[in-house]
Amino acid sequence: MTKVALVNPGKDCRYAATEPLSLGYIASYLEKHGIEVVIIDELAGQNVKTEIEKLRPDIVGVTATSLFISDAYRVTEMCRKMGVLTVIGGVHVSILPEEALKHSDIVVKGEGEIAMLDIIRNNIKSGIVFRPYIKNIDDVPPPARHLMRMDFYINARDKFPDSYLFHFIPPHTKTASIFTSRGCPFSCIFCHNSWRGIPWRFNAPERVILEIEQLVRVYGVEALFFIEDNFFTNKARVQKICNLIKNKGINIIWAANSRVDSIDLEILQTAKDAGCREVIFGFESGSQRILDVLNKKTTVEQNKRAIQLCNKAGVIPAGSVMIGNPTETIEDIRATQQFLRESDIKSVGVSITTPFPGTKLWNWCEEQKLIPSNFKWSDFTFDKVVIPACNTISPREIEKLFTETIDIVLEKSPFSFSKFLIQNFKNPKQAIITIFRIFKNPARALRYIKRIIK
Ligand code: B12
Repeated sequence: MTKVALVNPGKDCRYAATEPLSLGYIASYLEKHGIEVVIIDELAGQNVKTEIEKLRPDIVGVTATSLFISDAYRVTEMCRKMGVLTVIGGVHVSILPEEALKHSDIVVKGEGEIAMLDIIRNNIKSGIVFRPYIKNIDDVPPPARHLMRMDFYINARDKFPDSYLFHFIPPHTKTASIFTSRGCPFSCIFCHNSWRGIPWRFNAPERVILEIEQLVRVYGVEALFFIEDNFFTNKARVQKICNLIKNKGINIIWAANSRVDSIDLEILQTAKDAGCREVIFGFESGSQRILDVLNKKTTVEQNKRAIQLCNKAGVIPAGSVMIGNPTETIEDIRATQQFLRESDIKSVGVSITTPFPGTKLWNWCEEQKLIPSNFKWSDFTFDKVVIPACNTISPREIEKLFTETIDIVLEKSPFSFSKFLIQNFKNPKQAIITIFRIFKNPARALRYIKRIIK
């Protein structure tokens, strides 16, 4: 019988905070069809070579986002040398399958469940494999968490206290992530959904509840993160999930991502009653012109209102903004900074806009000849300009405005400030730059000192 090993590659354990759910789904689908599978998570500290030597699989399947693609190729090449057939899949190789084919026997474009099963059943040995997306995602059983190091992930809250995923969660709380819908009906220019071209599909509320009950019963999970792009897209479904959580007396707290136009006071109150503690929004900008450039289909007013509604419902509002967008001017960035200053929000992530291959933004950057020939995928960390997505402000200026915007968030948020101090301790050069910047402005220095004393 064919034995399959699925590998989550990478050495930067900051990204090991959650279960590798994409592999979990492929594994559960293969198991449903009687195939023996294991999951190896290098990010969570497992040694791929040792595990492969021990397990001797017939096929190794490797996943990767762009950031970890060189780790993924390292693993496929190592496995090929060991004589194991390699398959690579995930966001990055779905866009650049020809590049990936140089490093792996088989490349899967798009969703991997049906493709992987076909590869095994039809004894496919090479080439690019593309199969239709799964129409009814309830056909895929919950991710095969029994094949994962769940003890590692459920205690991730204490290992990565500065991760934005966890800060609504008290220390020593057993935490897991859950993914209950695929796709998104919108097409923001920076997002992977603009290339996926697949419809929005969702798990039935009853199926979501079964998975939550299993997480609570088997792993003692106390807090959950709904990590899909927009949990609140269908309010009726959210309402049903919340009612089931309440009626069944499931004792969990949770957070979820949402668009600012997907929520209202009623759904937030229902969510709060069912354990919701935080909602994370993609605000992106305080300038309407930039929101339109990003094809976000939201307004600055909606951004502000989403924060007000969360505060009213007693749910923590959180979110992120992007600095360095196409055609952005200093005034646009000032508008984002002003939006942050004025809003009653304490948790905001600030990123430098980073184009990913396959997105409309990437194509625009190509047209504008902004893509240099010598970048590294692993440099895509959102805190520096690797590929400029802005044709109107210089990369150096963007980085300065980015730090300035972070300052505004730090001044407002005790959480972010302590996180920032910890990070700066690890990076003395950055610490000196930050301290110098803060103390150049005595009024700001005083505010920071007050914040530390508090
Ligand atoms: C949850 C999530 C996270 C979580 C957890 C990631 C994890 N360990 O699973 C956290 C917060 C840690 C995270 C971090 C990051 N993320 Co993230 N994340 C997501 C999110 C919202 C869901 C991922 C998911 O589980 N999808 C569900 C499964 C079913 O879909 P899937 O992952 O695409 O997998 C399917 C196929 O791709 C394929 N497939 C995948 N792997 C394989 C392997 C084989 C062998 C085969 C055959 C098929 C196959 O089959 C799968 C099942 O159908 C996606 C957006 C999205 N909606 O997918 C972004 C996304 C994957 N993240 C993204 C980014 C950029 C990041 C970060 C770099 C951000 C940062 N700087 O912090 C890091 C990098 C982390 C990493 N390890 O690579 C980008 C990736 C873009 C790109 N080109 O690489 C995405 C697409 C969002 C976006 N902006 O467009 N992320």
